[in-house]
Amino acid sequence: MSKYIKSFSEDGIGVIQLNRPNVLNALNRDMVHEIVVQLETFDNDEAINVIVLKGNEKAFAAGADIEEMMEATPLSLELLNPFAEWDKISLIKKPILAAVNGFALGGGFELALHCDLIIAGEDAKFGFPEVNLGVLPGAGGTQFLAKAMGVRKALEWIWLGESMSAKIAYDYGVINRVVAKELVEEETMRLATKLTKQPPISLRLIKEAVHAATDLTLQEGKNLERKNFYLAFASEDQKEGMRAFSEKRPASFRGK
Ligand code: DAK
Repeated sequence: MSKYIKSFSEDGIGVIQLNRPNVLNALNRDMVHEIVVQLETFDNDEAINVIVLKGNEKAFAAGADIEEMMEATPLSLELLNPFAEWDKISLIKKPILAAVNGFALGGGFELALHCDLIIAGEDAKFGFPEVNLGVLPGAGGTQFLAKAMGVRKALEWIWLGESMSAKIAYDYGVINRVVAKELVEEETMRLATKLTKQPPISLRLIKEAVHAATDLTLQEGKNLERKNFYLAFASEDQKEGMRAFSEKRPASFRGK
């Protein structure tokens, strides 16, 4: 039984809602653990094709739990190794969509950046205020933001610790869509539903190849893409997709 999240599934979409509203969904260690366990559960569930992570109207998450973080020492961090939990999010194979309203700060922004697509309301605020606490982003923020918007812009935002509006985040290519705040969930579910109709094996092979593009050389990336391309030909969905095209009918994919 989860204490800090709620989860449910419908029509191939697994939904995780962050649920610590009285502290703007501040992420403590147990909450991150619950999120990761639920992501892995959905990833291993054949009935789920796409995962949605959402907060509430006021906050996606306003960062790591500062009260908990105050107790940390270099040795407690070394022994607990809390970042290993975050690394597991990058191992999820299925598409993860973040639906963001309100604050997505610090660890909350990092959680959104661990997702594949980000849909935000006009009122959303993204930022890394860690510098104001005398630290710096620790769950990948410097890397994700530099890769998304370039080194100079990332430095400016992270050094100043200021929040960017959804519009600015969109203009820099950090997020995918901005909609009216009351439409965030609807738009996210609409996009997720579209993805549930796509061939699941293609989606996961595409996810692996596209994310690798930010780390690999062009040739290494092309080699990985090629391997995944070959692998797709082992699927029934590849046969179905091409057969449906030649029979002039819509394809029906089964993830096999
Ligand atoms: N931690 C703990 N409590 C928080 C919180 C947070 N990050 N953010 C908000 N709260 C609590 C507030 O203390 C307040 O609690 P009560 O006073 O009602 O008991 C309640 O949520 C409502 O917040 P406010 O009253 O402040 O609400 P406002 O609308 O006035 O202001 C705000 C909203 C988001 C501007 C403000 O709450 C704020 O500045 N919050 C802190 C934002 C922040 O600095 N976040 C970054 C934290 S550093 C790691 C992984 C990741 C990280 C670190 C380590 N490991 C794996 C080890 C990441 C670090 C960070 O995220």
